[in-house]
Amino acid sequence: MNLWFTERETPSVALSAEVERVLDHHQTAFQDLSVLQTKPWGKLLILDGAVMVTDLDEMGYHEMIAHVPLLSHPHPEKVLVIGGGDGGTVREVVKHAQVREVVLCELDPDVVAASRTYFPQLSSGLDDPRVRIVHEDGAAFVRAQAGAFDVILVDSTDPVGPGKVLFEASFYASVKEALKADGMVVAQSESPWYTPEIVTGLVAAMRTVFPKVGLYTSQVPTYPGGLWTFTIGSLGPDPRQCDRRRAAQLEHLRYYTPALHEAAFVLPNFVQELVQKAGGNL
Ligand code: AG3
Repeated sequence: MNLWFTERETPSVALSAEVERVLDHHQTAFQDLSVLQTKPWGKLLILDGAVMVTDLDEMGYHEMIAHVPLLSHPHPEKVLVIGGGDGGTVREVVKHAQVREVVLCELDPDVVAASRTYFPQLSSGLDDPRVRIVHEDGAAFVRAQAGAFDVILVDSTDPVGPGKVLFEASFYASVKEALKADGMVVAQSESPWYTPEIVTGLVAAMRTVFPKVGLYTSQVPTYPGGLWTFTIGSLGPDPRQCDRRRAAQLEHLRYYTPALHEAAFVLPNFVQELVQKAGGNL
């Protein structure tokens, strides 16, 4: 057998991996979901044809989306994760002793179920007693939460279908209202190589409401372009500053280091120019 998975990353670029076994493939109420055992990447979760998670490089994404805001916020106690039903982001959030409550707002219950079945390590944090899972539309959920959270993490899919609103300025206006006075938000913001307009769009959307907005990067080789971005908005704390004392208490880190945290905000010139053009100011 010679079976390959291919993601069409752009209309004219594709990334492929050899498949050993198809573990799941079905249509959920919201999207097409597959779990494959691959040769190069271990297990792979795909939604609507796009790579979401692989065993190989998920830590480059999850450790960086979670620890950069949580170690630069002085007291992250209440955390909201929007999307991220696979549980990878929550697994990193619950490593923080200060965190008292985590809400995971994932639209599609099948994503959580598939992760629990096929990615036991990735989803292990979902059983932490501080975690509450709600299956609701993230934008609607946020609108009903005034001043509730210290940190909000937007772990979305690409800006197509139901994930699209999570890239818009109106959503970040409600995110600001859902945060406490010194709150922070991070959102995954795609590839600066292939979709620079998504990067600038998100920076500009956050800048309409957040006084401090910056961009940082991480390596996720199974995502388009490999170099991935996160856009961070803050109502107070400087997201570039890591609390090294708290960082030293985190266990099982494979990607994040305090030096990398600070360095992740140092951008290639063309990316820095995108950020500046969009009004980013860190
Ligand atoms: N969230 C970001 C996925 C974007 C990948 N895009 C693509 N492959 N075209 C992933 C969820 C991980 N918790």
